[in-house]
Amino acid sequence: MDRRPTALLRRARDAVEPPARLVDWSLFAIVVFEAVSGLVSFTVGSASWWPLFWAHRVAGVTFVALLGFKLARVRHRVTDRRQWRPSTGLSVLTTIAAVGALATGTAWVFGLDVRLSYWTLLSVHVGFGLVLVPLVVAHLSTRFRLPRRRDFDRRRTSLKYAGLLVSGAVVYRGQEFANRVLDSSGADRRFTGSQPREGDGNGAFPVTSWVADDPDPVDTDEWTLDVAGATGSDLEFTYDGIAPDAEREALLDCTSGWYTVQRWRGLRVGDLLESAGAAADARYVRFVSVTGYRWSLPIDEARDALLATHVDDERLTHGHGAPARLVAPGRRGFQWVKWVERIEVRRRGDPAQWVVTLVSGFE
Ligand SMILES: Nc1nc2c(c(=O)[nH]1)N[C@H]1C(S)=C(S)[C@@H](COP(=O)(O)O)O[C@H]1N2
Ligand SMILES: [Mo]
Repeated sequence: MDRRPTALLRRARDAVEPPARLVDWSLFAIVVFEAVSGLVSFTVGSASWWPLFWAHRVAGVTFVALLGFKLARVRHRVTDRRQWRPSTGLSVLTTIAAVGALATGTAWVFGLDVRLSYWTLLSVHVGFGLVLVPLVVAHLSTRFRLPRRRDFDRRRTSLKYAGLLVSGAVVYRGQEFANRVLDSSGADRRFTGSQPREGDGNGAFPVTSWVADDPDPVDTDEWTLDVAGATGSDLEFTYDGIAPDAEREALLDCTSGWYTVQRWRGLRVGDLLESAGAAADARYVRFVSVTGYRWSLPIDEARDALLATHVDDERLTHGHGAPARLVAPGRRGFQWVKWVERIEVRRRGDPAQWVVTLVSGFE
């Protein structure tokens, strides 16, 4: 038996590495899974969804191993000039995007937070992930080969995959442990991956707009708040006509990767709905910003939400949504509509909101 280290290493690799074509297809499957789970993870704010976040991370770790197998196998196509083909550039780009997504994801997990202008490392991770999907599809179509049953022994291959996933989970657990031991800033991430912003009031957390919303400051003397739609009577309030005396603590968790816990003060939406006389068959409440940005909450949830004018007893600053912004506990930050001027009681949901929040700031 050959006992040289390289030979031992090769045997160890053979024991865990799945067949080449399966590696390729699993890389593709993981990229799609990561894109979908990553996007869905942005829309949920309640901790009962933690398995989704966990699966995203474990799949990411597994991807590292599979990508390692793949790169070891195809490296020569890039390092050997004679093997260059028109598609080689695409392969290199795909590799860069994959490594970029993995590196930024991993660094984020360890609490590293370098900012590229207003981009957090997490948003760069999302950027790499989103370009990776079309790149992988294009890359796969340049050398399309389906895996064939006879290429592999099913039992052995399933065991290898199980091994890879279990190792992925163990590595991820190890990372959590390491973060705790090192007491790094990766240790106090929420289940969503967001890192804390400490302190109270306007200055304690960043001003964030989702895509392009950047209105001029809203003049409180001219601002009115309309409550309309499926109501007994439509209401219109002025800034001086409201008494913001409802208070609650709530956690704002932005998809760009930070969260803050603040004491918010304002109007309880349930009181507004009661004053307006919401119709018995009303099911949603839509919050509309001066920019057109909007989000709807199921009516029972909306009753419990706050239309905040203050944070930690300071009037909201313009950046944080003055005169009034939605505080929607348990929802991700992008749903906390700023600069609200209209509350609509509705019988239906509003699927178009998904698009509107992306484009509202563009003229
Ligand atoms: N009208 C409007 N409301 C908005 C946004 C926006 O772009 N426009 N951004 C949302 C996002 S992505 C987040 S995380 C929070 C951020 O609130 P902050 O700027 O007070 O931190 O506001 C939300 N409300
Ligand atoms: Mo956000």
